[in-house]
Amino acid sequence: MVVAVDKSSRIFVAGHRGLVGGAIRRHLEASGHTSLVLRTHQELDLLNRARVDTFFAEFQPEYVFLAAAKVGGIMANQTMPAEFIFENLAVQINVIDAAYRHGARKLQFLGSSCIYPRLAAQPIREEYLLSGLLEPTNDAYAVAKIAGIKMVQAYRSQYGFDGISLMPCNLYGPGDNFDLTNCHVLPALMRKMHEAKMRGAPDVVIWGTGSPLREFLHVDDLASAAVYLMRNYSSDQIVNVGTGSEISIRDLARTIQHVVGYQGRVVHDTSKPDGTPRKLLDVSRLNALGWHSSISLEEGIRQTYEWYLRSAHVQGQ
Ligand code: GFB
Repeated sequence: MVVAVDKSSRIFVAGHRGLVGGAIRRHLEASGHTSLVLRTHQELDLLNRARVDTFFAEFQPEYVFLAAAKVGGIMANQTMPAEFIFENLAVQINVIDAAYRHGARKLQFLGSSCIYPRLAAQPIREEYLLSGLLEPTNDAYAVAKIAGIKMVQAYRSQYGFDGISLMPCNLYGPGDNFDLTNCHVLPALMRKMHEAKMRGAPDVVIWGTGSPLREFLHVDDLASAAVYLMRNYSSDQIVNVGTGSEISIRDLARTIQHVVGYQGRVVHDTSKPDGTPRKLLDVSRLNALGWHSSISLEEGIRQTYEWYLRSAHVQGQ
């Protein structure tokens, strides 16, 4: 259903301190929404079903953005699969079910381009989900996210609950995680190059061969699409959210090097995994719905680097 999300509607952004939830919160506040319901992890543990239920009973959010998730880069997914499957399944079950039972008007769930089959035809169309084997470095995460999509579809089909699911490509931007042990490639390379520049180090090590291709979307673009689709889209069909263009990890490293101003060499550690060779989304469904991305990769990297320089990560250097 196309819904009128009023400025005073009670909107719960689950995960508002994360990369995605933070951007959705900024977008909603900038467009004048005054009744956001926000809870930190300490205030509301989404893994705790009873507490989630009490929260929904008390505050009765009308709209729910489910942006809380256990996420991480390729190594985090590979080394902590139990946490990725358990935490994502638990949060999804608790929040989706409570939203339905306490009368939310609509819920939005986020999947990911990495949950399509590893060798899906490119660009990836929405109907390719579950058409082949998953990428082994993140299959536990993928199974949890696919279960979330199925749960949203099942609640629509059996209960008429208005849930929708988006499939974002790789995201980046202000508020990202820069912890090198578990972050994604873009913040990892930004931090490594910045620190190498500050130390005057002759080279920076990046993982894998550099040949995998990735599609990157600035999180402010994702937030804009998320709010747009919350207002204008209602269907059991998932929707890809991306830019429609891709870049190799090698070229991404060059772009970040240019923005950071690092003059040294890039060295590849091929003992580290490459992951999926390519995952470019077909965004024609999204474009036909009337939304297009607007932040170019270089501009987005510049803006993220400015944020990084201002943030706590580099204080004291
Ligand atoms: O962003 P990333 O960790 O995740 O890695 P995926 C992307 C590519 O960058 C891989 C390479 O080919 C990595 O080998 N890479 C090079 C690096 N240097 C680095 C580095 O220093 N750190 C990291 N992290 N990568 C994830 C999934 O896959 O995609 C998640 O595991 C998630 O589930 C995310 O959904 C969107 O794109 O390979």
